[in-house]
Amino acid sequence: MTMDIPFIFELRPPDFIPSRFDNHIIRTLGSMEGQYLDQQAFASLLVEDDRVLYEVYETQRPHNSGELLNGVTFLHPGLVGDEYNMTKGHFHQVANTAEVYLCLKGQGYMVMENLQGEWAVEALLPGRVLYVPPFWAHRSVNSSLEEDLVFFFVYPGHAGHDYGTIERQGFRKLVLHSKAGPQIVDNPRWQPVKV
Ligand code: M6P
Ligand code: ZN
Repeated sequence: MTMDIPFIFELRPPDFIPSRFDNHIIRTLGSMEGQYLDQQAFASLLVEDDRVLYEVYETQRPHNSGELLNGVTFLHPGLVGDEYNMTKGHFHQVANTAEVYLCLKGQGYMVMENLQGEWAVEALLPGRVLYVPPFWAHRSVNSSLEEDLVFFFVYPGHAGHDYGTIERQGFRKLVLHSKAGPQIVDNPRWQPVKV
């Protein structure tokens, strides 16, 4: 019996909602406590409406090293203060595991860093493939104020998510909205996790 194996699903424009998925994860503003620079803006937006920031459609596979977990993320447009909507961001729990992204729609950035102090911020544009190396934390940012940032992702089945490190230290770099376009700036609240 191979009926339940997700050999194939379709991922097509214009909406890119996968034709088949097992989980639909919805993350709201409330799950981003402490992550945005403008904490006052965050608090007042949250009181108004715990709005949906992003949605992830996952194909479920066993969480072991032979498998590849994959799915599609829809990061909705918007601002918290001057900061664009973004994902929580994470290291992988098994830190030496990589991830590949294929941007399908919209415009944004992948903000990345490792514990050695290296960082990178790369633009995400339709058709662009982005490789997150092992040991690098990653967070996506939607720099359009109008449309979703949509991307396909794939990573090893045993990788897991470590959110705690980023919750404590933040990312070194922020992407802020300005009239001149998105600005990549130092995060004044960044602080290294004590080991
Ligand atoms: C990507 C993948 C997923 C991840 C999602 C949301 O699509 O890396 O594994 O869950 O982004 O990001 P986060 O888990 O940091 O909220
Ligand atoms: Zn990841």
